[in-house]
Amino acid sequence: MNETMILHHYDNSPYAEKIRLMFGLAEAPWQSLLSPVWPPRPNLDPLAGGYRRIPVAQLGADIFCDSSLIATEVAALCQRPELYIANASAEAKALIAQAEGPTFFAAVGSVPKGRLLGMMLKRFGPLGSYRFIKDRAGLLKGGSSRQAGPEQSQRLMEALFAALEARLQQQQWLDGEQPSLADFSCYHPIWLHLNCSGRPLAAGAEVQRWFEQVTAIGHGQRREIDQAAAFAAARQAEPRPLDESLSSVDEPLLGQAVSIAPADYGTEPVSGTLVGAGAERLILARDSQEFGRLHVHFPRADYQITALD
Ligand SMILES: N[C@@H](CCC(=O)N[C@@H](CS)C(=O)NCC(=O)O)C(=O)O
Repeated sequence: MNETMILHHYDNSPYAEKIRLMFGLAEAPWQSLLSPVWPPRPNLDPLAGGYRRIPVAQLGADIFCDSSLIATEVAALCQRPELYIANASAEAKALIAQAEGPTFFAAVGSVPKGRLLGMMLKRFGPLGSYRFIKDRAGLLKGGSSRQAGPEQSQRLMEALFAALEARLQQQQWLDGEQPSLADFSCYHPIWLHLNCSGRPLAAGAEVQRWFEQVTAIGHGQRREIDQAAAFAAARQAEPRPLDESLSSVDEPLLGQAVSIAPADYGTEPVSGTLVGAGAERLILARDSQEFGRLHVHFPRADYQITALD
């Protein structure tokens, strides 16, 4: 591996935990740039152009939004085929969709409100908690995701635990005898749930065993960097060349000014010129005095493109 990735993240971010564990699996070196827990994010906004979610990864002048795309980049960079979604079995893909779909919000929704508030006050203090709640209250606005009520959230968590327990009674890891993408994708909502509740894991014996195994994978070789280092990396590099697969899909908006936004939640759009449109990836070119040209990459799934006049 000759280039190390910069991860824009914060320590309590579950989707970032999924990526940190992937570095752990690969025992890979990576650069950590801690972002504020809520916007504005001065380390990130000028690079990603307003994409509001965490994590975001950076390789020079290429910026990758969404952990699904970041996982693909980590798989390529660290030569870990088991981290490609395309290599997951149908059963593993179904578990990933379950864990990262409605169950993700249920991980928080299933924690009693009083406990949640107590954990928040401990972490952020009164003013920080107010700001956090105010920010997150707007997260689902305009998107397709919905937060289930407390009982439904509880049921969703139990259903995930039951599905994982059944699978882990047959094998060591969720997609066979070695760790893979499915383990990290199903782990992080549970990790979030435990961080919010402050309670030990209440699940079956196999889930308990597996959760400890995933935790033990660790985070690889993490090195903290500052905003200036990430900005210099963006300024000094050119975006990597676009391969043919990124112009082979019939995309009428290719070459045009567009905005791209998540469809599910955190729907703040990013504007630029659509320079790449593959089956699974969209790429926006953004030009600025500060960085020259940047390419911002998005997955196609759960994102929408809008033409700008
Ligand atoms: N589909 C996205 C979801 C990312 C996501 O929900 N991230 C959370 C933190 S783990 C987030 O951005 N929350 C709001 C925020 O941090 O501003 C991904 O896979 O990266």
